Amino acid sequence: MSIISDAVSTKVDLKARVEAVLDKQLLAIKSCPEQLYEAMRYAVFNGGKRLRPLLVYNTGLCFDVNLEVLDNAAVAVEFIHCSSLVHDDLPAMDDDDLRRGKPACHKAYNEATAILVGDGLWMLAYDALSQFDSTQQNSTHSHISMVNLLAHASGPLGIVGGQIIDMQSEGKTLSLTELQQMHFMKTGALIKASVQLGVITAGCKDDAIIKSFDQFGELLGVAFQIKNDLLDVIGDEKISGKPIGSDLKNNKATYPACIGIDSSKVELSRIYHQAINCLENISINTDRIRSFSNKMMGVPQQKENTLY
Ligand code: GRG
Repeated sequence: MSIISDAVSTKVDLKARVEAVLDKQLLAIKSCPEQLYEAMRYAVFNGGKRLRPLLVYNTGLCFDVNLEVLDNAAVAVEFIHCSSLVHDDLPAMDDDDLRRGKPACHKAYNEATAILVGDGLWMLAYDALSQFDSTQQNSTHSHISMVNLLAHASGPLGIVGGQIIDMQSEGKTLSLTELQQMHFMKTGALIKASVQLGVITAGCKDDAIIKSFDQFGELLGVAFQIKNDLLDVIGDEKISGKPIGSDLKNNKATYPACIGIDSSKVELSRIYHQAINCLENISINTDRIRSFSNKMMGVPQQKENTLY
């Protein structure tokens, strides 16, 4: 049986599912110009951890929902993420030669192709998200809110806006509030949107549950970027696939640069605990998403019996 048609199961290998659904969506545009198609596949299938789609699945699965309902939202957030990474590495942005340990898209192909790959993946995200099966439980109304939510998180008030603040702040010292704002826009907004898409796609209508998941997603996103900032200073290049110290080299505004390594660790722990506390207020079983976020943040776990 194919991964895509498997029924709901806590034992399904969700990462394999993400890969299969990404592949399915890309195969659907195979008739586009060959170099663009190859380069888009190169940018997507290069060893990403797939954290954002796994957030969609693990949030959605806290509700009684069929996995297939979550597929389109799951791939949409990964296409946006991959698109932003391709553009981020360009010479006009971070000018990085390596991504996930391999030549960045503009190095493997060329700059013009990489720009178009980013553009193409970005559009593919909305193509996937807007595919609507009327037999599934999410209504047209919630479908429009999903498209709106992703556009908001990716656009000038989200990733795109965060990126320009990031570039403009090179060599400057940001206040902690400015840094948090930039981090939320650049990284946190898509992490929060991934959680929110899991909730909306699952058809949740309970305002208290929606609010707690929103808060959880927002705090998780900020914690994730602090962790990322720390890994640039104290991480392992073999694991991250990027040279250690590149933020420092590029004079980036980061948590360690703003408040130091030790205070950054304290802040990471404080914000992550706040995120987990939001799950305590939720009246449904949230073990699955708690367990996944612990894994995502590298928190040591007890024996697990689910696959992510
Ligand atoms: C085209 C939507 C779009 C935006 C253009 C270039 C740009 C504006 C934004 C860049 C934003 C950016 C690179 C944010 C950093 C996000 C981040 C923390 C990446 C690392 O995430 P992981 O660890 O990476 O999930 P993998 O490689 O596992 O996917």
